[in-house]
Formats: sequence, structure tokens, C-alpha cells
Amino acid sequence: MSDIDQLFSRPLAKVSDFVFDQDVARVFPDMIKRSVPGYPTIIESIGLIAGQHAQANSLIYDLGCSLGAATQSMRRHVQVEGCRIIAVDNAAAMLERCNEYLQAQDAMVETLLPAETLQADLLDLTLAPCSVVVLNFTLQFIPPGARLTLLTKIREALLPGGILILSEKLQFADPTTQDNLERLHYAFKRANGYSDLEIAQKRSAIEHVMLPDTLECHQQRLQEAGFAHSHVWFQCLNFCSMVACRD
Ligand code: GEK
Repeated sequence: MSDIDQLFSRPLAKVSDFVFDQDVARVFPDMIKRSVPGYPTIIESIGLIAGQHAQANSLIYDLGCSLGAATQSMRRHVQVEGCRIIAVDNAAAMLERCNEYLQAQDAMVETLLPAETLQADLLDLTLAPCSVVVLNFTLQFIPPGARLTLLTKIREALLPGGILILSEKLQFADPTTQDNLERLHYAFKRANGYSDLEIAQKRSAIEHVMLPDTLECHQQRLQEAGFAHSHVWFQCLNFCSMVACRD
């Protein structure tokens, strides 16, 4: 169903800012797997973590769901009664493809958690009370000035005992750490078949669109948003995932 990512393989006269359009939707599973170290492990583990924290008769949100990989994983792992997933993205092309994947999953497995998709900007979205919220590599695309407001909105919507799973690319304050992990990430991409040209053009396309923070910045912002506790449960190179607990 997914094509090989060759979007940046030819020299481009001008590299435009990255957008989640039909071309990206077509190659997205291949692109994210070859670009984000540990992505399959993170997706599978999101299902396990949600399975531990999802509460009966509650909502689960997958915010910035793309093609719904985290939603599909949670549908496989969450066992409690009466749960429902709302998968939200503002990109129509991504959601169209997400719906196809969810329908294919429905056709293969009989008893799955109900999931619906919603096209909306996360900054305009009103969240209903929920037990689990997933932001899997989404916050880094939200304008930095709006990130605390979004996290506060999530914290306020979470039920007692509720959690946020937050995965992000990390920036490092120490230049040596930053340089080492960035070079290792490029080596990872090269080992997965991306050329130096593809890596450079993708980097130009993304540099004004995806703005990573340091781990310390995330931890402080989560605290400011009112989360009682947060911890890292996964890190591979400069990519990490955290769990933040409401109380
Ligand atoms: C996964 N979680 O595979 N409102 C709604 N959606 C947004 C917004 C916004 N303001 N900004 C960006 N997005 C997925 C991967 S990708 C990460 C997430 C990446 C959406 C955007 O359209 C895209 O689908 C997603 O956030 C980010 O588990 O490509 O590195």
C-alpha cells in the first residue's frame, strides 16, 4: 500500500517547505520508518502503554495521527470495555489514507476498539474528557509559542490517572552531543538507503517547519502545563518518547 520514498532523490531547483500532501501520504510509512530510529518499537509500545492506562468507557486521542499507526497499535492492545479512539490530523491527504488503513484493519480483525478520524487543527480542537492522549512526533510541528497552551489543554482534558505519550526529535544544548547524535542520525538514514542529496534536501524542506526542543525544555513545559510527573521511556539517538502523568 505504501510506495518507496524518493521525494527528495533528484536535485530540486528550489526546496519548498515540507507539507503533508498526497505525495507525502503515499510514501509516509516508508519515509518515517527509514528516518526515525526506533519508530516500529515506539508504535508497538504506544499500544502497550495505552493498554496499561486506558480507562473503561473513556476516550483516547491520537493527535497528529498521520496514517494512524499509533491508533492501529492501540486498537490491537487496549482491552478495556467501552473505549473509543479519535485520531486527529489537519492534513486531508493524510487522513484520507488513514481511513483506508483503518478500514483495512477492520476487514482483517473482528473485535477492534472503535476508531474515528477527525480533520482539525489541534490548536482549535476542543478535547473531551479522555484517559490517554498520544502526540507521536506531532508537537515539533506546532509553533513553539502555542505548545504550552496545547499541553495545558491536554492536561485539563485528562481524567484522573490519565496520561500523555509524547514522542519528539530532540535538540541538545551541549554542542558535542548535538553534533555526534546528528551525525549518527544521518548515518542511520544513509544505512537505510537515503543519499546525501536526499538527506540535505529533506533537511532544508523541514528546517522551518519542524522545530525540535531539548529534553529539559519538554520536561519544564510539561510541568508548567500541570503534569505531576514525566519520564522518558525510550530514546534512540536524537529521538525520544516520554510519558507524562496527570496526577
Ligand atoms: C505517527 N503520529 O505515525 N493540527 C493537526 N495536525 C497537525 C498539526 C496541527 N496543527 N500540525 C501538524 N500536524 C504520527 C506521525 S507526523 C510526524 C506524526 C512526522 C500533523 C501533520 O499533518 C502530520 O500528519 C503529523 O502532525 C506529524 O505515529 O512526519 O515526522
